[in-house]
Amino acid sequence: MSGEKPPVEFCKGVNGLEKVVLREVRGSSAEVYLYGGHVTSWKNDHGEELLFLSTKAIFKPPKAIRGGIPICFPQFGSHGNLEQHGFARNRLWSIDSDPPPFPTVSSNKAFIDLIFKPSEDDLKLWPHSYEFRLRITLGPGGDLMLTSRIRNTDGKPFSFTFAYHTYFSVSDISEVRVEGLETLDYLDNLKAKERFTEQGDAITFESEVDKIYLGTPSKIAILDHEKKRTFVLRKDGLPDAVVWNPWEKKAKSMADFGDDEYKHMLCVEAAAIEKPITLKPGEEWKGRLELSTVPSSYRSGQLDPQRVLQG
Ligand code: TA6
Repeated sequence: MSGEKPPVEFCKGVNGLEKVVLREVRGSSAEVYLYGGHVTSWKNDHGEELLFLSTKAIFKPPKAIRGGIPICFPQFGSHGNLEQHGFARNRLWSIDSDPPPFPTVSSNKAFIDLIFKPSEDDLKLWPHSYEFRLRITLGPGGDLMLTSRIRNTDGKPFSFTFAYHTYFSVSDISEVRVEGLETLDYLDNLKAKERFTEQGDAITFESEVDKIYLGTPSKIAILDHEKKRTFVLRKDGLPDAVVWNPWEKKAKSMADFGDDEYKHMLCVEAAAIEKPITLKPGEEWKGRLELSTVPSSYRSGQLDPQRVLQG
C-alpha cells in the first residue's frame, strides 16, 4: 500500500481533540474521537459522507458532539436521574491496548479498540465499577460495525440503559421511509412516554418525531429515495429502536444544530431502554451495531421491503 494511507491513523481533530481515522482499501473511511468514543464520520468508497454531523456541532467538553454516533450510557435520555443520555458521550476514552480476544477472528485491518472506565467523579454520580470496551470496525465492503462489551467489575449488580444514537445523513427527510417498525408498540416521548401501536405502513416524516419502538426486528431499513440509497441497520443485544427528528421548532431551540438541518438528518438508534440490562459481578453484556448501505433501485418510492429485510 505504498503511498496509501494506513488502515488506522492517529491524528488530531477539531480543537486538537485526539482522533482515529480508519480506512479501507477500496476507499471507505470512518473517523472516531476519543472524546465520547464518538464516531463522527463514515464515508463510502466514493467518499460520500453517510452520517450527519451538524455544522454547529461543538467539539468541547462537556458538550456532546451533535451528530455521528453518540453513545448513550449508563442512561438513555431522561430514563433515570443522571444527565440526559448519561455521561459516556462527554468523557475522554482511551485506546485499549490489550483487549480480550474477540470470539470471531476477522481479516479486517481497519479497526480500533477503545476503553472507558469510570473516574472518581463518575463513581460519585453513578457508584458502579465497570470496563466498557468498544471496537469500531470498517469492513471490507465499507460496512461500519460497533461492538460494545461492558463488564461489571463491581462487587454488586447494576443496571443500565443504552443506545447507539446514530444520526444518518439523508437528502430530504420528507422523502425518507423507515421499514421494519410497522405495527410495533412504541413509547411516544412527545406524549409523556405514553404507549401506542404503530400503523401498518412504512414510517414517513412530516413533523417532529421522538419514539422508542419496543422489541423490534434485528434489521431496520432507512430508504432515501432521492439518493437511491438504503441504510440497513443490524443490531444484536439491543431490542429497542429510537426514531428522532426534531423538526423545525426544536431545531431552532438547539444552539448546536442549524435551523434547517432537520431536513437532512434522521436518528435511528439501536437501544436497550424498556428493560434495563442488569449485570451481576463479573458478568459482561455485548451490544452490536452494523451499518451498511445498499442501492435503492426503486425510484418510484417503492422498495421491496422483503428484499431488504430478508437479504
Ligand atoms: O434520542 C432521541 C432523544 O432522546 C430526543 O428526546 C432528543 O432530546 C435527542 O435525543 C437529543 O438529545 P441531546 O441530549 O443530544 O440533545
